[in-house]
Amino acid sequence: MTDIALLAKKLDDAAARAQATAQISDNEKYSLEDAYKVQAALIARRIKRGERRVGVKMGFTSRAKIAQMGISDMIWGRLTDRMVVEEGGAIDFAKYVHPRVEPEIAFLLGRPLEGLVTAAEALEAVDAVAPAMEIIDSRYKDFKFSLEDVVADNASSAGFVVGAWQDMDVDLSNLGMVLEINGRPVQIGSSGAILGHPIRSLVAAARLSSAAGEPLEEGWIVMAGGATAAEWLHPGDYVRTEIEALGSVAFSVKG
Ligand code: OOG
Ligand code: MG
Repeated sequence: MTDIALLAKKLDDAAARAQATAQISDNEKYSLEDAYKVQAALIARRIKRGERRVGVKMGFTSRAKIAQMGISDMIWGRLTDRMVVEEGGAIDFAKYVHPRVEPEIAFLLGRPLEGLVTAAEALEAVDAVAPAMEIIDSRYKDFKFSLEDVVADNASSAGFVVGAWQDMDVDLSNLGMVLEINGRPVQIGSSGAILGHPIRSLVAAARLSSAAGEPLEEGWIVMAGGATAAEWLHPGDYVRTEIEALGSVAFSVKG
């Protein structure tokens, strides 16, 4: 029997110590359902410590991410206020195991979104959209994992930074996205890389989150998933993403 609470504690401790842990799948076979239970228990520990739930992140919604990590099933994770990195702010490298960054798009919900919805309904529920970046930091050694492992580890989520919110009057189907590190473009992509249109990621988030008994709430942020492969972060890096028609978002890495 999979010890959900124990596995959640292991991952929680690994994050707190910024020290990698062995992949769960190295030692036991467990189901995807159990992996999501571990994730829920992991977030419950954080909520108990005073963190507040602020949204959902989607993972493996682009071919670039699927190709980089070798996992093709869409996954989702839970965002809390402790993961928020202020736009223009700095993260402390020492607090992470081996962080990476990826360019994303963030949606802000103006109303709840539950169950099976159409893209039009999802668009209607969005209050604003913003250029964003996710900081992922797998708690597993060498950033390697099975589908179940990454789900248990809250989809590698470690932080996210959101730029200025924009009105939804922009066509999001094919916006150029550039991730720069220290002024050098390192990843170039399109918003269309996210499931053909990033709104599909919100549709999926509504479905998956509702199926888990946690329909998307008004005021929540949904991160649509990396449009390109992720890049390693290093101390001293200045990281910026620019998205056509949406503007830019940046942070730096100290340590
Ligand atoms: C898993 C998380 C995937 C995305 O945007 O596709 C993800 C990982 O790559 O470690 O956040
Ligand atoms: Mg991501």
